[in-house]
Amino acid sequence: MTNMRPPNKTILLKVVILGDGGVGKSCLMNRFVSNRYDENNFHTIGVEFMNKNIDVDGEKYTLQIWDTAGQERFRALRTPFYRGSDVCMLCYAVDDRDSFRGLKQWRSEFLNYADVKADKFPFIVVGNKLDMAAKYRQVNYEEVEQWCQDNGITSLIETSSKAASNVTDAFVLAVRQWKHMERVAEIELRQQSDTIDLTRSIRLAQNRFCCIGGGGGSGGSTTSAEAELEDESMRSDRSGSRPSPLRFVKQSKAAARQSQATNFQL
Ligand SMILES: Nc1nc2c(ncn2[C@@H]2O[C@H](COP(=O)(O)OP(=O)(O)O)[C@@H](O)[C@H]2O)c(=O)[nH]1
Ligand SMILES: [Mg+2]
Repeated sequence: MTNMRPPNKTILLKVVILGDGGVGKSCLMNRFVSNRYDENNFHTIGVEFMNKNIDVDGEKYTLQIWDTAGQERFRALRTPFYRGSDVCMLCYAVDDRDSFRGLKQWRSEFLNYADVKADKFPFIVVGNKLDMAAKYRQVNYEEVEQWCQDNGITSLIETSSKAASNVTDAFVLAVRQWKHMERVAEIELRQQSDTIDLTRSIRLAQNRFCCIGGGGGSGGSTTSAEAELEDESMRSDRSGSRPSPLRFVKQSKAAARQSQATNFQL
């Protein structure tokens, strides 16, 4: 089953940016949307979301980016902010250990109020303020990577809104993560409908085959849809297509360690 969406149709995605106050969420959004950096940006309370068009892997997207507009201090975001989200960006600042610790709470708050399943929803973790001198760094990439693995998150990137490093990449990664999850969901749906369409005798034959084969495939955390997607991505790797999200993370890691080169693209 291919995507039912007509070609060239713009896909609207609601992206929510969460994290402790001061990590640079508003600056990140402004850098991405307007390519501007304003130290006093946080005073602009009241903006709910900003739109930005972006092309990712040949598809057109409008990202509707929701910023907490300062309410995170009062912990009063709740349902309307989260409802209908397509992607959740969990932000911390690399020079602020507490903000990294806060990710756990933001993630569970989001899962609660957005009412989505953790393993089916695209999260991306963003470590902002990459421009800070090494002596100020309080959070290492490796420990965040570990936290992400423990929580089933495959997209992690470090950014600097100030130096305009990796900002567009972070949103591209978010879109790719969304796309990955959508494909997993599509495959699951296809597998479900395959099951419904099968005749009883074919199903029995399959069961017998499973038993003979030793029931392999159980016990792992990868669903059959994800396994199928992995097969697909391996096939596309061979043909030189875009990398899977996991591999993109590894590339981002290298990129994040690199210089603070401006990579914002208008
Ligand atoms: N050094 C540095 N400071 C930043 C960066 N992004 C934001 N800031 C500063 O962090 C403070 C909080 O930023 P803001 O976007 O308002 O954070 P928010 O509360 O998460 O929305 C501001 O003083 C910004 O100037 C960054 O990439 N590097
Ligand atoms: Mg803000």
